[in-house]
Amino acid sequence: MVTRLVLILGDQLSPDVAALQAADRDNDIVVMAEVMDEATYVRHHPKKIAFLFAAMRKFARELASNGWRIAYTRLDDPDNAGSIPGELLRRAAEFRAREVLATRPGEWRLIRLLEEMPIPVRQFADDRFLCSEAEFRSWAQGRKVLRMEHFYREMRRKTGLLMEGGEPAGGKWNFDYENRKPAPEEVGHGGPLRFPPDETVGEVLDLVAARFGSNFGSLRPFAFATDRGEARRALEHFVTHALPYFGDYQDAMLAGNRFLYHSVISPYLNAGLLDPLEVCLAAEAAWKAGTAPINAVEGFIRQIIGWREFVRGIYFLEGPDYPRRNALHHTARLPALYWGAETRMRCVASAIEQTREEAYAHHIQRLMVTGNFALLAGVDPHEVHEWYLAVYSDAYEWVEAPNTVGMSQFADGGVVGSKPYVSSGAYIDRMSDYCGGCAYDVKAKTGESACPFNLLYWHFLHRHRARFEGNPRMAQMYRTWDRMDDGRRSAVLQGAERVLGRLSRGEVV
Ligand code: FAD
Ligand code: DLZ
Ligand code: SF4
Repeated sequence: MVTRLVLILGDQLSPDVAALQAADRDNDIVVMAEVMDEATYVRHHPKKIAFLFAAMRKFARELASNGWRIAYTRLDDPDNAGSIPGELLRRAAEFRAREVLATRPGEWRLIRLLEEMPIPVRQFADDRFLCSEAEFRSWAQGRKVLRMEHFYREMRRKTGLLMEGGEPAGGKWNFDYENRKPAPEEVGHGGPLRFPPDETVGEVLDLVAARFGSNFGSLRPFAFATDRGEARRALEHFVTHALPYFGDYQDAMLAGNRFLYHSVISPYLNAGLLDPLEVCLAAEAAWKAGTAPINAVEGFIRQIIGWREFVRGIYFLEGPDYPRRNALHHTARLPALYWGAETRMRCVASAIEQTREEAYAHHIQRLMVTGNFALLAGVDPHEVHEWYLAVYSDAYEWVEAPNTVGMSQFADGGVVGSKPYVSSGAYIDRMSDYCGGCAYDVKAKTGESACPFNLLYWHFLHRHRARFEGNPRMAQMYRTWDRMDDGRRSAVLQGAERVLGRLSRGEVV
């Protein structure tokens, strides 16, 4: 029989991934490669690179112990061709293979590269999701607007999760009105399970320190799970200790607590170490056993079978130009503070410091602190997109781009969200303890000490009035702006111009 190559990418570390299902264990060769092209298409956080390389090495070992023949290339192998296509060609020559089996990558860039290969590459649909690309397309067809909530209900019906005889458990599809409480005084959970580096991880950490040590981000201490057994333990730890409070404090932020009751499982889900259905069943089981309330479990499951599947559907539906969209024509450069330069804004400094140290920030920090600020400051959404793609350990374009370009920057003109996620400092003050220790005054609306979010918020609404004033969900904001007297309005706009000027000159804000 003719030997074929079976490509497994760094975020395809699942034993039942489509290309493996289609392969023949006795004749085919599994190809895995640590390559500079993938490690440098953005300047990834060193923790992200280390997590993937360590997880790839362990997964290759697991496949080998299950009888697969593996051709694994390490980053420092002298023959390393430096790219996925290069490695496939090198291995094809080595094993006289004439065909490649691949699972469709999660990024248009790599899909195109595989399509352009001089040897045939069969790309199989990635079925590690609950909704296929084709299914999403047919759900979207004929709908004027695509809204996650409608899609989510379909996914509940399809999976049967939290369903009781065709009806949603607890009588409602969505329990969000019980969630979103402000930051608690104390958090009775110590955060995600941490895994001390073993020998494999230690080797990878040395490699990453030597090759990517100057990238933004602290490599050590490194405590991610790097195989499925560990990832499952991390999931169990979350379900037992944090899930019961997940809903209540999902949107809260605390300067002294980086994880609150979040699961921190996105790196594992996205790399294939955990399966989305397995995760949701574990959460549902906690509700059935009476150890976690419905508002928490429903909220958590919605993030996974709702948002996660929805944004993936959007990414593939909208096509390769999506990350380049710029509906609001924003052109400012990403301020240096995103790469750790000084800022007096405590909320932003705190989110970025933890991003540097953990390669993690939770959803509201990403959306309402760093994302909100970039949007208010009119930053080019492509620069924002590249930043998010680089700095988070869970970031791959299929999930990152719709969240950043769409949900956070409104650069898709309203495909993902019906209105831009902008807020003044009041929202951040309500949901966090950041403002108390900040150099700015969150209550001040004008003047040198005014919180920059307060100034830029009105500037944003003012400069985009033509686009947003007809949006019913924003009418109240414009009414409030219009009620202000002229003097106050011009003081706000001047203050905002002052902040924008400082940002553009690279001065501290
Ligand atoms: P939890 O709060 O515990 O939620 C549970 C799970 O739900 C997550 O692990 C994740 O798999 C899923 N989930 C929750 N919200 C979303 C969402 N909006 N989209 C997709 N899945 C979701 N998520 C990524 O996985 N990769 C990214 O690159 C990414 N980039 C983002 C960029 C921006 C600007 C924003 C606003 C959000 C982004 N998200 C991204 C979504 C979300 O912030 C992360 O999934 C979440 O913070 C991961 O932390 P967690 O595992 O503790 O999540
Ligand atoms: C993110 C990443 C990195 C840093 N390195 C590798 C690598 O060396 N080899 C590999 O196969 N995959 C890597 N990845 C993940 C890919 O970039 C990812 O598969 C694509 O972006 C598609 O989601
Ligand atoms: Fe952030 Fe403004 Fe609060 Fe400071 S005052 S922490 S800048 S919201």
